[in-house]
Amino acid sequence: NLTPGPEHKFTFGLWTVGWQGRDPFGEATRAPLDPVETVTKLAELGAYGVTFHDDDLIPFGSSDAERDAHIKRFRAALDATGLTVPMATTNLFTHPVFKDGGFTANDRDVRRYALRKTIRNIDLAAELGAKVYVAWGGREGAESGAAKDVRVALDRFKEAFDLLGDYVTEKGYDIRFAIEPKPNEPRGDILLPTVGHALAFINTLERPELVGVNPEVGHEQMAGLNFPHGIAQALWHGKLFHIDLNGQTGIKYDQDLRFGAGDLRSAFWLVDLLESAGYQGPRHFDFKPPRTEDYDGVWASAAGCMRNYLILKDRAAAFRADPAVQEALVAARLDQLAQPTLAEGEGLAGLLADKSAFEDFDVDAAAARGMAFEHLDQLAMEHLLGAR
Ligand code: GLT
Ligand code: MN
Ligand code: MN
Ligand code: MN
Repeated sequence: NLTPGPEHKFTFGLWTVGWQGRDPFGEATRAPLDPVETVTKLAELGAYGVTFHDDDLIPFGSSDAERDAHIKRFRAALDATGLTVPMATTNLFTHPVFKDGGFTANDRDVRRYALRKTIRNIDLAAELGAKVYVAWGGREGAESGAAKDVRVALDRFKEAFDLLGDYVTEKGYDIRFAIEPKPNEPRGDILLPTVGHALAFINTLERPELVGVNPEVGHEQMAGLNFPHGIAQALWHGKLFHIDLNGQTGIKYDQDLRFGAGDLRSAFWLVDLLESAGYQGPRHFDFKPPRTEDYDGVWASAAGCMRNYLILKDRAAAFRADPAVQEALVAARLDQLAQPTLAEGEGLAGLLADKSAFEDFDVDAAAARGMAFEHLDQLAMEHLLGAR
């Protein structure tokens, strides 16, 4: 079944299909997109939900009356289409006031403003039923060494998440936060640059259970990291609260290609992982249709994200179901990896007393065993390429 439907939980940010193509070298190539049109079109294409930054829905500087009117139209479109809002986030990066960051700006008044801006949109997120609130700190960082005392900035970062955790707890909102790591761009270097940095940071918070991660394919790949491995570790920690799917070809600027473009093999292993791990959250696309495209191209790109996910899901399922693969997994001893290293009830003393573990262990024979990984990987390649 390669036709997307709400059951697949595909979601898109307003800012993705709504990206007008402005980049550091060129003006917009597309006219602004009305959020109401986005909702209608995404519903037609088979999406489940839509996500937004405060400023995507309510242009920065709107009066209270204008704000209410924007929200009212958006709500009406949601009601008409049945589209959901599973996640929302704050824009703490576009306005020049955030040039040195939001929660970790050196200027204290900017930090207080960033918190208030965030809290205001959390109220709206809760009203619209969002369960996840993303925090991408794109401007939290520096271009030079003395400009940011990183240890002190991390104190301020922690202070912000502790306050936000207090806020949703006091309000009784069913909302958890998801930190989105990125190594660089727009700042020269960004704080909490990878999934691993974010996971370690979360452990220091007053309410760590309220905070997880929102990893983005391209962001980890910009750091040269294996995205499925990062996702597997986030799942292992119970911290994969949300995910940003897109495409990237290697270590370069943030490409935000449609999902499946870029590193296709990594996309295959990612879908295999999400599906076999039973990940229940939205499959959120955070991509930018290239600025070469008109709106037909934009919607083709959005449809491609969903279709590629479903194709990869189909290929991954076929891979897992193939008896030759199951044999190859045993030949590669994945079943042994799943066994605890000590026997049941055996303690450290048992290991130390076991001569076969050391004194009588035939190191050379063990070293001579092949791992049979190439055959296994070739089977995966053939399923991915549709050759099996
Ligand atoms: C921005 C960024 C994305 C984040 C969004 C959430 S905004 O487009 O590049 O990766 O997910 O703030
Ligand atoms: Mn990106
Ligand atoms: Mn992005
Ligand atoms: Mn993202």
